Amino acid sequence: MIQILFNAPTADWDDYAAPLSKALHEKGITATIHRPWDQPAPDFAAIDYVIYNPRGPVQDFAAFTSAKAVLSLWAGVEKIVGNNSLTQPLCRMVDDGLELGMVQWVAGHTLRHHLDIDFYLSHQDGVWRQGQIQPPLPQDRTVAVLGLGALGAACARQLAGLGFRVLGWSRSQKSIEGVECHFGNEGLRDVLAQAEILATILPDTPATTDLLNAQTLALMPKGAVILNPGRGTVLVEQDLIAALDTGQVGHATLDVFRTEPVPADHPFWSHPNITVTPHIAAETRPLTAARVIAENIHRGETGQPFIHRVDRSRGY
Ligand code: NDP
Ligand code: OXD
Repeated sequence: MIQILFNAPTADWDDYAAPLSKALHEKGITATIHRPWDQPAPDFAAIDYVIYNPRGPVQDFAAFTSAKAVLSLWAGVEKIVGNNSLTQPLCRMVDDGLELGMVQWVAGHTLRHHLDIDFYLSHQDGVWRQGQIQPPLPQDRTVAVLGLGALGAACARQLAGLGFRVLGWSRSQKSIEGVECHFGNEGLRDVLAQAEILATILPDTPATTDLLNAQTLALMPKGAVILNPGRGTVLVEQDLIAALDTGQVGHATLDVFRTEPVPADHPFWSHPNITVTPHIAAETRPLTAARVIAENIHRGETGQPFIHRVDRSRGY
């Protein structure tokens, strides 16, 4: 019998209990799932797999002496990747539910700005404004995606499918049909210089921190739109506000922040050209995520390599 610890906030258990049991059953896995708050307390030394949410109560992994892996329910692993008590393999969440959520958030917010939907929303006043604005056709609109991993590549493909001219940027060279792929510092400058709408879907690492700052924002076409569903650390907040105030950046739609929840008195809330969404771009869906967790436990039990294993030296 396999021993699993569900290390997530207490409130998540109701959503995950049935999907996890079903997914494990479908893989032929017989397991007991413990929770950190159980009484008597679970014996951490006997746990085979830790299901991990960064908001879970256990953040010290030293006591899991038999654990074969820590399986994250989140795609981003910045809260655990540098944890010195973690000696077990770490796998992150890559799944269809996350991907569809992110693709829809990015496509929806891109279309909002491309079509200037706000213009009509703010003019419901009885005046027939035909001919007042005309968006370019999508092939004449350049949209760029920073980060071409599981989520960024899916967004770039979808945007290309909508007819946009799509540029992408990643650490290593990529080849994605319909997407002009760039990499490295030179590549970043080329991409930013053309990006009328920019989506940043990068992990939080030392190399991506402060990537969008006064200097890099100044490279973009005047009035460019920024969408950030990746991580808040990619943006220097004061530099973004300054760029919005001069009109260098036209609008920023932000889903992730350096401090979450964003404090009620943070200037982002009241800025006329910022839209805040509360870290909902791509929420982990228990049904699809449970299948990924079960697949990795099955792999661990049958001597196959884990999928979506994090390269801890790279940080993502
Ligand atoms: P991946 O690890 O699959 O992809 C990361 C991408 O970023 C890769 O293309 C990688 O390049 C690129 N990258 C990393 N570092 C650099 C760098 N220094 N310079 C250039 N490119 C870099 O991650 P996912 O696509 O699955 O997820 C991306 C991020 O999205 C997550 O880390 C998380 O922070 C965020 N996220 C946000 C959610 C939300 O609800 N707001 C939900 C889920 C995730 P290469 O391919 O060359 O390695
Ligand atoms: C994630 C997130 O990383 O929801 O999965 O941000």
